[in-house]
Amino acid sequence: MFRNRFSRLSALISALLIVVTLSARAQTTDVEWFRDAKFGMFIHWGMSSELGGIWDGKRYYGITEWLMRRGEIMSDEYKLAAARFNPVDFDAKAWVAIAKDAGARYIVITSKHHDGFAMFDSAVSDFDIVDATPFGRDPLKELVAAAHEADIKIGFYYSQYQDWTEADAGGNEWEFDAEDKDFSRYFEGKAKPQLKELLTNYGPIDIIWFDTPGSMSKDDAIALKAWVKELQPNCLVSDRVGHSLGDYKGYGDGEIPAIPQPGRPWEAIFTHNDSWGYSHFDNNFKSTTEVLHMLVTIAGKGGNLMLNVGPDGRGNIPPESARVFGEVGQWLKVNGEAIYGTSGSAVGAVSWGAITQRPGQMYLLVERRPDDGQLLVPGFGPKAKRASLLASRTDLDFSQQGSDLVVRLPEALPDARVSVVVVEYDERESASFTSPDEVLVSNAYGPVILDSVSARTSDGVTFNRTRTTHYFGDWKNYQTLTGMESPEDSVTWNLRVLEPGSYRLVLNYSAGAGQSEQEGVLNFAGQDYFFRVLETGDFSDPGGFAKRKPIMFIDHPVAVVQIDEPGQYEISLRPDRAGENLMMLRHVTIEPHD
Ligand code: FHN
Repeated sequence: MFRNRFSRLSALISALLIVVTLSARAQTTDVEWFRDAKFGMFIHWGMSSELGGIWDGKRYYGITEWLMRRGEIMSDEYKLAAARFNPVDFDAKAWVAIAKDAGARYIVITSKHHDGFAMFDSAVSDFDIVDATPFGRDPLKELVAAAHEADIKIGFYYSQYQDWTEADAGGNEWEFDAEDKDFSRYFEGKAKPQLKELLTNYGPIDIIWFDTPGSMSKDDAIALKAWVKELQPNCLVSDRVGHSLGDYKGYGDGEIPAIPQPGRPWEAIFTHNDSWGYSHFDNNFKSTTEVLHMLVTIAGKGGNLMLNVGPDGRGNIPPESARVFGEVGQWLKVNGEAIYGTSGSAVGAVSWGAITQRPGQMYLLVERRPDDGQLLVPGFGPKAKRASLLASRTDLDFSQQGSDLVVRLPEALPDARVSVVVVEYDERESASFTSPDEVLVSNAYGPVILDSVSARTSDGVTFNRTRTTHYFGDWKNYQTLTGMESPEDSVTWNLRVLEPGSYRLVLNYSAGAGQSEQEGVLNFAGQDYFFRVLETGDFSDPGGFAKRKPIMFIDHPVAVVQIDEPGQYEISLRPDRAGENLMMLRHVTIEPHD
């Protein structure tokens, strides 16, 4: 009897649990705001910003928020340095204004990075900005309030696995023996309680940006994500919760996917210089033109750019970051229609810039005006109704032949960095775009890059996402081709040459000692051009190029070719004889040779 009642009760509880789980699942978080946002501001800020990459007078080049780990600093000693962090210049409203004026639609700020220091008032640990510094204020409270007031989305970065001041967490093996660690003690005792503070004491939070999940299992990640949603159903969770379980896809630091990625919303993450946290000696800031190039390239592939700034220990966003963000904002004020809420190009890549679209409108983001002013969009199926400059709504002449649309640009464009042309068409014809697999080449385009992604490769050749870091953690990503070991292993591009003329063919590659002395063959329009591979730097491990060393790529001019007729051509590369992998090829440039 008791057994029966007990099993009925447990059946009831299980049924209830199923209902609760199902309704929680049905309640999917709204990611559409994120898909449409396109531009976010990342902020890495913590007590390590005060240190700025220097410990005991020694400069640690690379990402400065890793100073504690790189210097293998003991946690007690590191914690004492918090007393030096007093960001009296911090002004939440001013930061939000910089983000807002930049056209960023969301902000994500570090609430606790790997060093374990909480940038908020935490009852869970005294190693936080209120208890451990003279500052005594909770900047996250102020920032969230300012963001809510300005109607900009706000998220918290939280390092869920690494915490170098905690004996049981991941990351600090110079002080705490890995064998003695009890990860769940840290996770249940600090990470979750702090996350609960963040998700219950600050009002609506739009993103929890997890990072470096380490050895956390898939079940851990599923449970963590579900638990965040229990506390705030509308809060998005970044992909680095682990096991690709985020509400949106994330790429590696400083990485842009090779080809357009429709479907799941995604984000590319870059920092404005080379460090995420403030550095006393990293001034390698990207220019406004470079940031705009990233923004339009990423939007053209359907994603968001989240660009990081590293405020200093007094609470100032580096003036160069503020300036560039401001200029990006000025550009977005004029051209935002071509970015926000758009999807990536339906006709693939173009040599003169990038393309975004929304139903009924295609945006041509012109980074380089063709010298003859003829802007060709191949694969344009619908009948174009109107072409105009977005900045002034000035009408532009255009013509269509087959699936080619040609827009005639004025002599002077509104913005030398990126100008936008809007092409209107009947949205019911949206399905008639095609994506030709030819690279457009013309003297009027200047140098055109044939990248590794758009190459056709034979079986032995592999496409790689090659990455390296120069100092430490400042990742550089390259898309490369390797595996050309015999004359059968080739890479080929289809070209559509628009103008007769003389062109120089330049290979961009890296090659170690094993590669040099080998001969390669570049074939253009049926004609072979031989060359010997030049050594640019050693392979230090047999499996690939060394990490934490620059990979040196050379521009090696191989041939000058004369093209008498516009039309379709093929260019291919192969080894002359069987041997080692010929090279690590990044791209081929075809440049006008006047
Ligand atoms: O280790 C961190 C790093 O410090 C920084 O926070 C970046 C930002 O994406 N995430 C990790 C490395 O990928």
